[in-house]
Amino acid sequence: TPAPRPLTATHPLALAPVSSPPATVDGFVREFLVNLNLERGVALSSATETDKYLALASTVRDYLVARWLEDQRRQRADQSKAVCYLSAEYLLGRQLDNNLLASGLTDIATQALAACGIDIDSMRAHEVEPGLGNGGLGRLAACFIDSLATLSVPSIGYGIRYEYGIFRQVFRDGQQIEKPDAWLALGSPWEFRHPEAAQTVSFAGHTETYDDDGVLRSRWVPAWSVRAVPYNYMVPGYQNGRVNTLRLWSAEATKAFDLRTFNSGDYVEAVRAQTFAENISKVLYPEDSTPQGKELRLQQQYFFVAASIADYMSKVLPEDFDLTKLPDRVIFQLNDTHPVIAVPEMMRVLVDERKLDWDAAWAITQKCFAYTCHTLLPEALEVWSVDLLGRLLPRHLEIIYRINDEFLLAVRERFGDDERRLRDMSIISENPASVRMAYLATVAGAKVNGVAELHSQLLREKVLHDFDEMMPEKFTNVTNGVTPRRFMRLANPELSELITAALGTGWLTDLERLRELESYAEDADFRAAFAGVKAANKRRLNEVLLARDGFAIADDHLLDVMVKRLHEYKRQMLKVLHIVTLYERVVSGRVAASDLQPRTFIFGAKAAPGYAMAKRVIHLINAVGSVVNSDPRLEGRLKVVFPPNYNVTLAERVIPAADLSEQISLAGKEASGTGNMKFALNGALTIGTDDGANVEIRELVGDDNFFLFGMSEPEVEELWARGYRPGEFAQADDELRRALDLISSGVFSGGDRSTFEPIVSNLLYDDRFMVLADYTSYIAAQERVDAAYADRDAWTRSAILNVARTGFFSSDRSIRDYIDRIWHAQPVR
Ligand code: T68
Repeated sequence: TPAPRPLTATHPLALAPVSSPPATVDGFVREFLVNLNLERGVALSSATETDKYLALASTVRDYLVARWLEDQRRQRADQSKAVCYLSAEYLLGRQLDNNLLASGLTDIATQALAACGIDIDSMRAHEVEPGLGNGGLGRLAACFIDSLATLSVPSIGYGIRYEYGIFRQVFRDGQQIEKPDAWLALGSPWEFRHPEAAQTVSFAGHTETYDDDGVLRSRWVPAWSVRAVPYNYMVPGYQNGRVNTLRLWSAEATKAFDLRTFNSGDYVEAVRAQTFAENISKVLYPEDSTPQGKELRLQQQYFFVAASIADYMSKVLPEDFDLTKLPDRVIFQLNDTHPVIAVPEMMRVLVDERKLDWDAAWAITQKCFAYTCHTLLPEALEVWSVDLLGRLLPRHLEIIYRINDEFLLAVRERFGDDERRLRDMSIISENPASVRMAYLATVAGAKVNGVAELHSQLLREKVLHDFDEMMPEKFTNVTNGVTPRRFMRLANPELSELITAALGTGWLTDLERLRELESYAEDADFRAAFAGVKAANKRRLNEVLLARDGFAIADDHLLDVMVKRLHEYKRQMLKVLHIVTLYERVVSGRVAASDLQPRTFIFGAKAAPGYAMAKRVIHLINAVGSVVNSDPRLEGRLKVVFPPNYNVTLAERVIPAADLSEQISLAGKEASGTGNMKFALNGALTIGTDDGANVEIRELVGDDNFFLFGMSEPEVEELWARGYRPGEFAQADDELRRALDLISSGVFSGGDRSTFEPIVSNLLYDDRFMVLADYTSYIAAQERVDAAYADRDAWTRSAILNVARTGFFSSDRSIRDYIDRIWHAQPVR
């Protein structure tokens, strides 16, 4: 036998090392059994559910790997511009179904498993979703990487592999308890760990200047470091053969660190050091809008950002790369301020390590970053104390100071000695001295975008007004979107089939084609079919609710849904006041129960563990639910359900079943919302304020198909300016007063008047988010909802028009907007 040819890097097998298994039922069965036997070490007859699930996941992976490796090779070869999406959160949701769909294997896998005596639904149910995000921001990142792959845009998502994602919520006596989310407990079959590609990330220490061949330079002498180990995830495009990468970093102790401590004989200290290092990626911070300025959080941010930049510069870029060309090769998109420490890190790498001069490095940096803002709430704008930042990242603080000095010079040059402006625009604020990360991002970024038209406008007019005056060309809008693969095709298979029967295929990647459904709204048969799908989705939801929580919803009820993080600005309390009002009408005898439109209210919401008011509202919702649900005087016409632990998996069942979507934030507070888009695309009608992307939804679907209420943003401002006294609104509306009195009376708290008193007095005497001011208008809008629902066929017509007219909200469109307005990166193929 001839000697085997060595597998050099250019050997064909080294370039394309694997080919996919045959995409047939037999091929799938074979691959599955091989994985079960060789990876799990078990026979089918003795395999547990976990064995089967893990082998199934490996099998799906096997079909995707060849394309993945090929896409990586090609990306290295053609040097096209890539998008590096930097996000501290990716709220992925379950992977199995998505990856089956993307690879076109759903039917084959279903039959193959059936041949092995396995029901694929039990495999779906077995997966624990990776909840590596808090809410909208993290879910947006997940939708975006799906669309980037589907549009064949070369891109890498960078983030953190938290060992514990968002907490699991349980209720005890109606109150939220947080349990750890051990999503890795069953093993994590979708990831590839790459210890050989680890990066070292350093912290603390001091800086010094030194003579570098006659040039005076600064350098950082860190005190300690950790190893950042990448875990790669495949991100398959929808049936296009493209597979991108999501690279999540996990923190481990460095070898050097261990050795030093081991050599000194301090075993316990060495183990402690390891734990210390691992802490960095241990847990996701569960605050979604009030960053706490905690040191560990800054460590997390710098950790993933430094590892990502080092990874890109050393692994993705060719070795001899001319760094002045960097902006042609990469754009780092900053998902909110969490990764903004990447800006001084890039400057440090370019100036200290690659020895570029400052101005050249700054010119490059300013073209390589763009910043997306996701909020308008002042308390959500991240700041880091100079003290903390200087201790943890002394060199970065120096760099930030220099960026600020030069920026303020430019401000002075442009506007003269306008002290007000200089103070308000400074990246460093005084008392206490701190770094405003949103300002740093705005100064450094090539572009700054808001996430809905209204939000981008308010950013320019308010939050970043001075910056807009100085550099208006930086500002742009990209309205958010959601992936129709997960939130239509997977979550609502029956609606998808109905649409495909009407329009043919292709709409899932060209969502504006939903427009063609408009004429079907006039077709009685189509309306009947559409209503049938909604009813079936309610039954599907019931299966899940019964299994997880032991309750179900009645199928003749209007399903009224409010699912999102619990926050005062989102105004779950307004919804509660509506429910209490309906209840009070009946128990006071003013309205007969039989005159109520039967409704079930579904809530889903997690509260940040330290957010006392939010937790009290959760308690109140549960308390109102238990009274309302068991009061015979209502004759079962109102039900309030609050399944705990709302997450992506539950969203996929709740949203397709909903009739009414509650988007009731105070105008000017919700940056965009993305749940609002998911509901409309699944044929729920929206009751909402003119806030965030609601504005665009209403414009698209038309006033007849949207229940608008409440003050507009300018009206909110005007009321604030006049002086808002919530008590006056309670005085002016009899039913509002009755509802508040009922809550105060203790009926929902077993007679204890103190339990919910803080909520009521907050509303009456403070009410930052103007719940009382919008109450009357909200109740009136809900009456319009009841009237509209009474004509079920007209309602269905509106629901169809909602689907037909909201194709704009595909995240594919968002990504195209990013490409056109910000990235200027080209899809390949
Ligand atoms: C949300 N923000 C916006 N933040 O509230 C929402 N924040 O209007 C928008 O649709 C969505 O982003 C996508 O643009 C968030 O979800 C967070 O989760 C968060 C997490 C940590 C710190 C601050």
